[in-house]
Amino acid sequence: MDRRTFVNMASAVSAAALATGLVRPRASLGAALDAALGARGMPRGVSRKAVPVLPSKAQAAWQRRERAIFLHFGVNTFTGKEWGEGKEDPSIFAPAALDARQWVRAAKQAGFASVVLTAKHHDGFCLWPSAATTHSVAASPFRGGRGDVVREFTEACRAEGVGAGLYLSPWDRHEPSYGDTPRYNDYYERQLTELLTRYGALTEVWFDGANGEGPNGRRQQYDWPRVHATVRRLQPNALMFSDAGPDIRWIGNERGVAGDPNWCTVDPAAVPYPGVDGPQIIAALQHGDPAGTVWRPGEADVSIRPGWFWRSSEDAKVRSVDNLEQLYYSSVGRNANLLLNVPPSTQGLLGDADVRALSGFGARIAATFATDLAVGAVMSATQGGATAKAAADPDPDHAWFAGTGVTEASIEFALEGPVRFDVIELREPIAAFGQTVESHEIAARTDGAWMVIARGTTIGNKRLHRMEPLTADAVRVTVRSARGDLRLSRLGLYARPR
Ligand code: FUL
Repeated sequence: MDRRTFVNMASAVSAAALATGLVRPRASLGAALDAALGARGMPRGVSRKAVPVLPSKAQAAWQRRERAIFLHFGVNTFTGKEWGEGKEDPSIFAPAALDARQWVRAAKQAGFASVVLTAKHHDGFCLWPSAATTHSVAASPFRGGRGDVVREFTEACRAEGVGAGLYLSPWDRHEPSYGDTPRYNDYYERQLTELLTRYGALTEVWFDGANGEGPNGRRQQYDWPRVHATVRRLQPNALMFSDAGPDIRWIGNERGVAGDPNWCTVDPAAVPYPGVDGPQIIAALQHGDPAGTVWRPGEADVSIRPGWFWRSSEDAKVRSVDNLEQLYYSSVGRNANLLLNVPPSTQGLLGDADVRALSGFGARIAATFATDLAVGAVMSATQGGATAKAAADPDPDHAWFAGTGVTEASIEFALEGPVRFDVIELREPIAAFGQTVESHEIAARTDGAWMVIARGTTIGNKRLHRMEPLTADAVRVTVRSARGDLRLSRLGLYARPR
């Protein structure tokens, strides 16, 4: 059959769907968007006037990496506490077999492209020999007081070709100047500057919003604009994470579950600074804002254990491969990145149970996505059929374009024969065109009958639908509404390993 036949078939299907009420005709949002936004900086070949909000190059690259490992490590590893008090004696920090290459290799082997280490947690103990304090590895027995965990970590990342990120807690329960706002802000700036200038390029700088009392019982007012400017100046390619970005936003919980819908765009006024409280904050973090003016994709941080720090009593509570796989679908599969915490032990090594789970998870994801079962399919679409085959190739920038002003359309893959699958992958070409899809529906044809098998809201960088295995010889995605021109860069079908 030639392409025209398929396009016609797709139109017929769409007409049938319309008749059954599966697809409702609607007015395009395009005109309203055009009126609101005017014409500026459009990607080539697009005649609409809407100005899409787009990721920076670094944000788009980060979103494609999709998975990072978090390493919570410090004096808490040796006390079993989650939040150290700042009174810990540095002599307790004695990881006898520390091997940062082991951490990074385990991450890489499981498909994680970057790793973020807690250079300083709320207890104030520094994993590097900071000149700003004596409360650091320099006062510990580690490597005879000449050790530097941040150096070993960043060198291991470089050697393994994995991105390195650092967490520097603003809340500091040890530092006496904490709560004396200008003095502590200078102290924090010194520490940040050390981390940003001594260890080469960083991919991510992680700020949590905790703002408790210091050793003097006082609260600190952080100078976020100054912090952000320092990172931009010293590490222009590093992305900053916090509740309030500016580059990556917290997803609003520590369970690894992104919102549905989940937009990469936000209204920056909705979460104005890290740690802000309020009734709408969590919803804003979970969902983003379709009308947002700033690109700030979500990151879902979650631990492989009940706590963020290692303790032997939780060795039997490491998440299973099935559980980790579920986290992947609820984070990456909902247009967020996954930041999975796997904390080193008192030995300075990732534990056997953690490494086993991590590598089983990596193998599960790799096996699931190794073979796209849609390969060989013939693509057609209700609109923009000439570009439909771009949704089959893995290049995330190469997309089916339904047409200028088109915000509702279907794309259909006629498979070579009946195929059994249980995962569907959808993507939008966010790097060049941002995020537009608001609502979509997937139908499959089995023994000649079409059946809706999944419904969803946003797509963005990646949307995964996991379902009971089914066998079908055609799959159709209908985008029911979009905020701008409709494009899909990927429709993939996969089978989880049995
Ligand atoms: C929070 C901290 O209070 C927790 O201890 C942990 O580090 C988590 C990732 O961020 O803000």
